[in-house]
Amino acid sequence: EEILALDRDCTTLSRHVLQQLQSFSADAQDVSALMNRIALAGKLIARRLSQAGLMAGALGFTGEVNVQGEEVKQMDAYSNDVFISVFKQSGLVCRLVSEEMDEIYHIPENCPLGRYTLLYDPIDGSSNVDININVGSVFAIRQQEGDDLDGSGQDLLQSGRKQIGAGYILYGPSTMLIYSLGTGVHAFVLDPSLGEFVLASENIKIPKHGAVYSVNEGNFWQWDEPYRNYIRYMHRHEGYTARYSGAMVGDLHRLLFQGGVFLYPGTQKNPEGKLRTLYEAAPMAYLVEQAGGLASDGQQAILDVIPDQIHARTPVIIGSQADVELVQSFLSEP
Ligand code: AHM
Ligand code: MG
Repeated sequence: EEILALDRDCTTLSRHVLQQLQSFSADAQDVSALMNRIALAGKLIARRLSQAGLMAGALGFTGEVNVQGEEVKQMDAYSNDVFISVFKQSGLVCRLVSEEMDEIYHIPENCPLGRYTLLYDPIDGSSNVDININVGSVFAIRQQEGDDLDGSGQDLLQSGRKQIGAGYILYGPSTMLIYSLGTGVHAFVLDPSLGEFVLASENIKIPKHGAVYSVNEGNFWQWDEPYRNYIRYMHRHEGYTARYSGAMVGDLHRLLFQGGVFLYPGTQKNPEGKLRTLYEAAPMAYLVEQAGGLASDGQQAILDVIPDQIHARTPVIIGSQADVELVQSFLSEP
């Protein structure tokens, strides 16, 4: 029993990443170092969140407004800086693209050695922070293409199939890190006493169908009719139940293990919906496809969506195959 527990504790994220990459090439070393940095960011953010209620100035707003026109929360700003700090002087990442930064953040001292771009949402579901319920961080890794001399990040305006890895960190009762490097989806739990992410489940497969649908029904009259018809169908049929927390990471985490569907359709005000393609929708789509589920914008796979700018948004229907297909059957009705 002791040995079993020891074996489990020793299956840390860093060991697991190296196993996934199955090589000790320079690329593998870099990706593994990169994942370790992301894990460090997760630990720093988790620590801050666990103490935020005790710390003056850790909660509430900064008084600034971000590129999305949203008021910036202290935790958004702090968590964004965490990612910058862990990747500075890492030699790994040339550029950072974040929900909290209007422009691409270039790290010249890492280039041209650093061959990767990290795209991330430092705090997903920020409105949950002040009331002490779950939030998350979302990340995607892309290979740097070209030198991006003009700093415009044109090479990032490509499909999500260009991602070489993606994942999220869920700050809940415990902190979890879920990732994929294209060979399955794996979940880790942060053991605070070790300061390590320890393997919890490997090769996660999302159930083909689940009871949960997860959508902000407050937008009902803002949607196109087919979405309303879908929701009416859900209301009239047994076996479905609604769950919506205001943080996509938490809602999708539930679906990954229990099945079901999460939607954020376009609205009259925002025809592309709310979620950002590069650092919210595409990384989640990558994980869900790796887990055997589906992710669609209503017309095509999210992973095929080509954003027209780095902060572009896309409608999202994501989760279990059967449940995504059910939504799609309403969208394709004549
Ligand atoms: P955020 O990254 O600014 O927090 O926004 C993303 C979040 C998602 O986590 C969540 O599903 C959605 O916004 C909730 O938005 P709404 O309140 O419109 O339902
Ligand atoms: Mg977000």
